[in-house]
Amino acid sequence: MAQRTAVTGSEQPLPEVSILKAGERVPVQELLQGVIESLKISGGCLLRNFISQETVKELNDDFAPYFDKAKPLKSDFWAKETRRITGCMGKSDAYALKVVGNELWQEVGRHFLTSTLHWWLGDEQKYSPSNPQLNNTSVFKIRPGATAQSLHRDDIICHVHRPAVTSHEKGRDYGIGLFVAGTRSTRRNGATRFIPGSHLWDYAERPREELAVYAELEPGDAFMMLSGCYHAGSANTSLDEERLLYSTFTGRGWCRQEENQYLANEVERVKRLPVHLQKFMGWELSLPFMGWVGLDDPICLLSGEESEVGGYF
Ligand SMILES: O=C(O)CCC(=O)C(=O)O
Ligand SMILES: [Fe+2]
Repeated sequence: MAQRTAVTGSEQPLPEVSILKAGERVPVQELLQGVIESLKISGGCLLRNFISQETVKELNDDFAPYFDKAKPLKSDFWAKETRRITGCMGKSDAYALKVVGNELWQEVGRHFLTSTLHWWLGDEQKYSPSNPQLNNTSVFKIRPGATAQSLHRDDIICHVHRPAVTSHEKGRDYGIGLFVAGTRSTRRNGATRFIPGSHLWDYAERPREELAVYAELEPGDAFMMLSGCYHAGSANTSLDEERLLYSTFTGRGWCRQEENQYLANEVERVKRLPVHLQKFMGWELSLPFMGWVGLDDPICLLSGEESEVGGYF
């Protein structure tokens, strides 16, 4: 159930961030409205036990061999103690099915990021919904000694600029992040910090560190966040704790993907996934006609079957 903000950090009154008890067996409908409300009000929501401990182990085991070979990253945006694995849909079925495919996460994305368009084709009125799609996948391990990232918004990649609003308006968002903890994520070992309510600010306003709070997680917990919220990874000041986080973002169906899913994953691996996840990865038309291949729905390339859509061309 919702509690008062238990994220820690700021001395100042901030919009409430809900902390909900989730669990793989808790019905989605019991949680959905609470998550949506928390995201609208504060831009973030914490979910305890989002995935089970068995799933955490499965995920950690799946990615361990990739971390063994991982190298430091080239950009200063990530501390040199950071290792990141990308292209995760083709690397772990547990990640694809139980993190990205999590029904609550999918519903939250559909709520905030489905676009609808009514338009005219001559005298005919048309209706085109565009579903959200996967924007990026990465698993990162941040070792002791890592310095803090600077506060930023992740929707900068879409060149978004928004005016201030007093309450959330549907259509404002370009993405939603899901951070699932593979290890404990604490203020000491560098937990994600964010500014509740900053998704409603004028985008010309700079972030203020003194307003940031920390999303502390136990393994299996998750933090969802609108990508218009100021946030960052913090310094890992522990002596011996690695922070491992499964990070996934969803975005608008008509926007270019941050991580190019068609090139980041082996097609043979993608073919093994359920059709709804293939579509979510971008093998789907964004209606009315974005993303076609040979004037057809790209899902045909995976299924080898004729498309049902075709008509708009
Ligand atoms: O390290 C984190 O918790 C967040 C990382 C992040 O915001 C980013 O890499 O864009
Ligand atoms: Fe970020």
